[in-house]
Amino acid sequence: MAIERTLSIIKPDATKRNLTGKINAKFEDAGLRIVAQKRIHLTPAQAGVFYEVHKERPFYGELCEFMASEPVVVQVLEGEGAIAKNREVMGATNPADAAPGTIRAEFAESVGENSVHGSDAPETAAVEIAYFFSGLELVG
Ligand code: DAT
Ligand code: MG
Repeated sequence: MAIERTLSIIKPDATKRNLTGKINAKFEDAGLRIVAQKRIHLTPAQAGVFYEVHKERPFYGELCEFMASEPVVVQVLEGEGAIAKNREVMGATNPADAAPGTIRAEFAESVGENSVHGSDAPETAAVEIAYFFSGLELVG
């Protein structure tokens, strides 16, 4: 398995509850390196572009408002098979289905307010990383 990079977002429900450090510890304990990280406050329109793939889904408006409701921490995680590894560490989208010990099992409040985002494939990881970071900000 090759070294990959994936885009992670610590979402508003988690930043609001001061969980950034606890969530970052889960990534680091799993062997993922945080090679870029910044705290930003998205507008609903910026969140809308990021989640454009979901624009036909009934929860799209709510999702964009939620992502703009508080600051988020956007980050790039690097490691062996980082995309799939991060999805494992995150747990299932709905915290009710998330495996014990995963971020969503421990911290998520609901399917909508589920603490973290992680890219789902190499193509989406590349697009999502480029949306938030310039090459100069990625420090491996
Ligand atoms: P994931 O974040 O696990 O990749 P996804 O890409 O299917 O999940 O959906 C993106 C986000 O949209 C998800 O993290 C939270 C929100 N979402 C998904 N399904 C939802 C639902 N049934 N109701 C409300 N929000 C939902
Ligand atoms: Mg997704």
